[in-house]
Amino acid sequence: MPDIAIIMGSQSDWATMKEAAKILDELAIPYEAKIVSAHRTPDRLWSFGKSAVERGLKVIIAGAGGAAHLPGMMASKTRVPVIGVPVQTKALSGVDSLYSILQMPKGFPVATMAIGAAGAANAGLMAAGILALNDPAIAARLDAWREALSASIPEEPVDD
Ligand code: RP5
Repeated sequence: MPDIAIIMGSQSDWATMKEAAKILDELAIPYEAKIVSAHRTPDRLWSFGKSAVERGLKVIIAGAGGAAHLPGMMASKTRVPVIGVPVQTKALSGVDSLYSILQMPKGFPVATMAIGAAGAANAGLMAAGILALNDPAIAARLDAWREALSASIPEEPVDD
C-alpha cells in the first residue's frame, strides 16, 4: 500500500495531476492515482475518505477544477493531510478552482498549491517533504533533487 494517493475529479485533470506523479516517480516514491469526483461519484469519495487512515495513507494530493470541492470534502472526511491542487479551467482560468479549494472553514485545512502544473509538481514535492520527516532515504533523494534543480539554473541569462 503506497503512502501517497493522488486523486482527481475527472480524467481531464490527469494531464495536470501527472506533474505530481512525475515528481514522485523521480523520487522513487510509490503512489496510487484514482478518479474520485465530489459531484459525480460522491459515494466513492466517502468510502475513500472513510478508509484512508486504516489503509495507511499518509498524504492525499487532491486536484480538481471549477467548483473544486474534492480536496475540501476529502479533508472533511479524513484526518490524513490533504494537499489541494487547483486545476486551470477554460472559463475562469482556475481562479474558480483556487478559491473553491483555498477558503476552507476553520477546522478542516487543505494545504493549497498554485493553479495548474506548477501547483501539481509542488504538491508532489510537498508530499515527499512530509514523508521525508520520517524516512531518511526519501530525505536524501529529495535533498539531491533540490540540489540538482539549483545547480541547473545558470548564473547569467543568454539570448534566446
Ligand atoms: C471537476 O470538473 C473536475 O475536477 C474537472 O476539473 C472539471 C471538469 O471535468 P470534466 O467535465 O472535464 O470531466 O469536477
